[in-house]
Amino acid sequence: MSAFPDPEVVRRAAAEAGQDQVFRFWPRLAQAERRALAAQVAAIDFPLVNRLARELVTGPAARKAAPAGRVEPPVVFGMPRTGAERALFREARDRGESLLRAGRVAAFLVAGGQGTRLGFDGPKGCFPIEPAAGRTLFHLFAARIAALGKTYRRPVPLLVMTSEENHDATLRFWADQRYFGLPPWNLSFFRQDMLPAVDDAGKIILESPGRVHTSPNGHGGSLSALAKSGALADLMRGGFEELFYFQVDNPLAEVCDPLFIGMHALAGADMSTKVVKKTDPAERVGALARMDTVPTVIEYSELGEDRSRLRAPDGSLLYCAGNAAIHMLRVEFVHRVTSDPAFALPYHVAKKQCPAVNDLDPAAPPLATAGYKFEMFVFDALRHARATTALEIDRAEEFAPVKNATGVDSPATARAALAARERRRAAAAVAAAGAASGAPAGPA
Ligand code: UD2
Repeated sequence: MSAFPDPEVVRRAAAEAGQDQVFRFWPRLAQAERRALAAQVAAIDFPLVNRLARELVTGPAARKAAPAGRVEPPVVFGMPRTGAERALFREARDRGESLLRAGRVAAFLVAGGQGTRLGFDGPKGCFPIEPAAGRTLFHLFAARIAALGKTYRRPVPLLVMTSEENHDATLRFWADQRYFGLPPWNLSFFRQDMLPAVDDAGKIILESPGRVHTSPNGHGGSLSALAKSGALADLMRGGFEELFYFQVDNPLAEVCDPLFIGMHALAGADMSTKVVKKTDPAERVGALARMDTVPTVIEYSELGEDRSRLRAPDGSLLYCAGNAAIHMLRVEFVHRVTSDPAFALPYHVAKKQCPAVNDLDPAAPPLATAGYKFEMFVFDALRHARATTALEIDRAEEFAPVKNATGVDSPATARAALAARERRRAAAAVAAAGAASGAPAGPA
């Protein structure tokens, strides 16, 4: 069997799907370009792309629908106030620590996104974020993983999801940095799937004469990527029970926080979520809520202005549980859903500027055109969980995402948050040392 797909077969499949415009420059492509294009197109799931285009772009129902169903605020564990709550938190932390000591927890870093808004040329994890030392996002997470290994005397494996766009650059970076001192056998890098973008008419966009414009299939693609890559099978063989899921853009993420691990385990949850209190109804984070009693995350664009401004009798925002994009996932849950042929996360559509070949001058740089990208969101798996739990975190300690080049959620705000946390921790360490030696705590 040839290693290359037969271009004729691929072209027929594209034609049958009404997508043969992707081959319109075929006569002028060199042999290598033809092979590359045929291979890329052979990997496209045409029935899926056409269905998404119909349902989300061209069809009559293709507008963003407001959430249908009875929406209510979620149940969230806040900071403990009573003795019973404090005891529960202690028990949870102990449980989390014993799972870490027993080597039952792995960390899962999701880093396949494009980081377009940040405007950084390279994988987002390579962005130098630390205020003084300038360590990168990847370096900070690796340091945390190393520290966990020391504290619990068991190495915590780190799984990193990349995408075709940044996989090679990510691997090169980690290798150049000598894996930040982590044992390479305890690291695993794998790609998520890509999907083509389509235009207003639902036609797949070519970014150059020999290349389809594709983008990663959303962080929801992480579940199937775990299964397809073999990482899930490795975890199960290794006796791992829990996955700590976090996204590359939050340098404050308290990776494998034992309290969260333990709350999730004590609740017997399949999937759990950390939330930050929204103070501004317009903040661009999803809101954890319940839809017809089922936990769900409603995107900021879908919550609606009226609902996002609703307040409880005490004046606080009713839908204030902002999704921090940090989850616990039971390994068995990921296995159950990904091995179920009927399981599918819904796709969401985003209208974005996409590079498109200039038909009048194909050799010229691509033009920017409006295109539609399809993405799955990992939090949509919540509705498949038999049990879930949610834990509120202190924003100043654990959440400062780097999304934009400037302004809110930018490197400047994340650096300020990192520096402030460092100062608080240093002061607490001084106070603790003072208390231990019997000296009075406080400024010298
Ligand atoms: C996300 C959430 C939002 C809130 C916020 C917190 C969505 C749609 N919204 O906003 O509810 O929780 O984060 O920070 O998720 N990624 C991949 N592959 C992909 C796409 C994204 O690995 O195909 C990674 C990406 O590298 C990044 C993270 O997921 O680390 C966030 O993705 P995003 O920037 O699309 O999410 P955002 O900012 O819309």
